[in-house]
Amino acid sequence: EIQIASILKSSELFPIPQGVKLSYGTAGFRGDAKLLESTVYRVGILSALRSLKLGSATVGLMITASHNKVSDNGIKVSDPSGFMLSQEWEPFADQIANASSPEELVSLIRKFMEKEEIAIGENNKGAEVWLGRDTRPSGESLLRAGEIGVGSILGSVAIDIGILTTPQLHWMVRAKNKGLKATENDYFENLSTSFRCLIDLIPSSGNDKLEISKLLVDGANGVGGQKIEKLRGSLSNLDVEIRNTGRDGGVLNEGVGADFVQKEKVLPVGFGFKDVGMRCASLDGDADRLVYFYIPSDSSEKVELLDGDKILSLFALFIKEQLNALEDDEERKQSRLGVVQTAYANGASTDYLKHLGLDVVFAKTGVKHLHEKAAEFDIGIYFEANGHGTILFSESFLSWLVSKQKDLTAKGQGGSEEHKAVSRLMAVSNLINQAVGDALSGVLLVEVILQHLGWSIEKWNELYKDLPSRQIKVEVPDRTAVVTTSEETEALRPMGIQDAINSEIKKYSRGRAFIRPSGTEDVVRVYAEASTQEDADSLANSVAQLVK
Ligand code: 16G
Ligand code: ZN
Repeated sequence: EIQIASILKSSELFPIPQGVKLSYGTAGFRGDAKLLESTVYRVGILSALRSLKLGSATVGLMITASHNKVSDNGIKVSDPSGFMLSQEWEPFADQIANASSPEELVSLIRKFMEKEEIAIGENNKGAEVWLGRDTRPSGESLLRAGEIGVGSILGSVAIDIGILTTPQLHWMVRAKNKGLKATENDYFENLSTSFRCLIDLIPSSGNDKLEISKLLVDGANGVGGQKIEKLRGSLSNLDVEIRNTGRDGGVLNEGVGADFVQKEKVLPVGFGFKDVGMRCASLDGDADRLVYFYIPSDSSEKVELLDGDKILSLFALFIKEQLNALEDDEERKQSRLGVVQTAYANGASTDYLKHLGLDVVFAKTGVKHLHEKAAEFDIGIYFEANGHGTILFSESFLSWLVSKQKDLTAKGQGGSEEHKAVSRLMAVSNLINQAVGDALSGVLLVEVILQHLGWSIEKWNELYKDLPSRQIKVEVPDRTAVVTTSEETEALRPMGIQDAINSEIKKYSRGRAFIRPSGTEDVVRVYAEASTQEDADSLANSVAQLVK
């Protein structure tokens, strides 16, 4: 009853805004920052309960609205594993966020605790929640609301771990619960050490092929650029210039950042003709997305985009090369590596990956869906075209690598190609964030692979040529009227619409199109691709007409 009194009292501080329906959505709650205090406070309560449910393991709360505008904010929960909050808890998140009074809130919490058998008492250790935020000005007061939410559950500890990228928070939570060193400095040290290790393993012939040219980074005026600045000093073999750090008056995500560059296919602010031919990378507002681009010498300020699919293809190529060097059961070797894409993946990338002999599977849009499927492989690489992705290594495969390395060393084959391949795979598993897609570790892995192969960005871009594509959003009275298959490639409802889409597709060479309801906005999205831009545009338009 003390507990209830404490929630009743603190929730008075955070009245729920009128007339908004809040939903945890694809990646947490998002919206106008002014309307979010009550939500963040309530998610604070949820995170403390989540920690208690899992034996007081540390849970993470990240306050960010990623690539959305600076006046927006949002909140999402990191499970103790460092992954997204278990989807089983999302309905509870929705319920408490929308509870209309303190009494209703308390009653929902009570019921849920009973169902989940969560007890608060002297016999239990309290909950522990780590709270991080991006650079949004609204972040600080929202973080306080989250702390009060956590604190309203008896015996809980809320720890403010400051301004971070989203992937840093997930990484730190994961490390903490594994009993590893888990500060921001440990994160940086882990990146620079594994990067160094991969650099040292570059075959010497690869090394001389490419003079290490400067990388230009668009920091989206957010947290990512600032963190690369901190990391830069400890990286050898990488010359980085960071633009759009947010300190020169630029606004977060405005005309900058990975989402802008990928969707609009135009240069971010601060980049221009002077940068022709330079290798450029763009991060999003919370640095969990990464795309590359360059300005070809034959054009004026046109962008050649290397999106998540291209990054995935580069990673897949490199990993496959390492797997090929292993003495391993041949069949086993083939099945170790799998890649996961969404319906948005450019058809040319899927063809390329299949051509490499890889197992390509499709997942629904949203990181949690891709992650789940990638975790089924020994090495699972997942990427969304928008630049969010990572490489997951299974625990059993990592132990296999460790024993393999020991064996080879014992046999005096420490310098063999096989030993090097094993070491590279282990270094990649340390470098690349095992919790979520991470633009910082992504940049480092791209850079070291390019050096390893002796490739320029143009050469990398030539892996395959993207099919022209077009995306349109259509405003509809009720987007839930559109229901798709689990991979979102076909619409099951409204009845008959898929047949109509199919007959449009048939009119175009290499035509492909699909519709899906957005998980973050009140719209239906249309995607189309075809062998020419005109055809892709026209296919997208006719499909959009069917949706209206
Ligand atoms: C969120 C997702 C992103 C997805 C996008 C789709 C996470 C961390 N982020 O930003 O992966 O591509 O939503 O948005 O899961 P949409 O449903 O509006 O098209
Ligand atoms: Zn993001």
